[in-house]
Amino acid sequence: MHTKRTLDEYIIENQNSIPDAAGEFSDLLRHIGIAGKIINRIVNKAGLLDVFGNGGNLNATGDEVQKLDLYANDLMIEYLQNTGVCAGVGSEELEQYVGFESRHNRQRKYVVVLDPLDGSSNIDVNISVGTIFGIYKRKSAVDDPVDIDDFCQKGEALLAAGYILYGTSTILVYTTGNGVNGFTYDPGIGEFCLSHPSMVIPETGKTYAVNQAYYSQFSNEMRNFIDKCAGMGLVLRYAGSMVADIHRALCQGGIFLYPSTSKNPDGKLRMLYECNPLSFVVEQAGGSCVDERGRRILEIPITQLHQRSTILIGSAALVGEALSQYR
Ligand code: P6P
Repeated sequence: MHTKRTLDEYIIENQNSIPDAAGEFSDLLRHIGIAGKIINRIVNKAGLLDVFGNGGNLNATGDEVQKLDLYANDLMIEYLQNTGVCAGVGSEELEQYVGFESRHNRQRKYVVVLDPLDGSSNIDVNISVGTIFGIYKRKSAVDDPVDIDDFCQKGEALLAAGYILYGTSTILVYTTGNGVNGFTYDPGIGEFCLSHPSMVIPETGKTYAVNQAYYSQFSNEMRNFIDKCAGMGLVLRYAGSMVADIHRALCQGGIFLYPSTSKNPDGKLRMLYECNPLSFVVEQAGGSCVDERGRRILEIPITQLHQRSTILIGSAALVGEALSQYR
């Protein structure tokens, strides 16, 4: 019987693709996978546990924090600290980054940026949510405490990025800069197994994802593109969960749009925790990712932990068509 390669096997087989990884980088990825399995277990039983509803406070960017957000955030931080190679975590749910003390005499060479549970407003109504992660090499000396410059790095400096989508099945998709692979969780053996090798986003697609309720607030150029989508026979699919909407585009082709609105003139989505990691994945799969000014997301300088951006991300032909409206 053909057994699927597990995430652990795949990571170990490919750890040499990361310079001076020495197994530490693999440890980091594997711990993210373990934390994802635990979050998956809780997300799948949310209705049976007292985890619905919000945690009663707001996160750094003013979003209501759902109880599961807090749970996922704390769990990820605990597992990343236990690796001994992660020096700190920047999270969408935390105002400030968290630094870790050295232990086990291991060198804490990496920092992780996280959206622990993206799309969490969907939890109570059983719609897909996701964890988004990115891994940077720290810039500060390994024996020093982490500082903000370790986190405020351009997306092009990412060593790895990916997401875990808790949907009809749970899939972990990630890249280390050598293509994109997807691993579907098999609860029978408790492992993520390679199910989507070498993912490539179709050049174009049949869906566009945007919150149409804000149509009147969009620029004329964006409205022209959205009108053109309908004219090209594309259909609107919008889950209110960025990971789900972008995974659809990655699999079938399409485009996800979060343009400037009057409420969020610089865009709603966070560069560190959403735009950069997902742009690294989509670019590695052959897609395009720009802001509404046409700048490549991965090249945008990062000056704040909770910096926001507009984003047009997905099939290269559709992103190109959108940008052509602005010329
Ligand atoms: P809106 C979820 O809060 C999120 O960060 C993304 O997952 C999602 O694409 C977007 O915000 C939805 O925002 O303004 O359409 O509700």
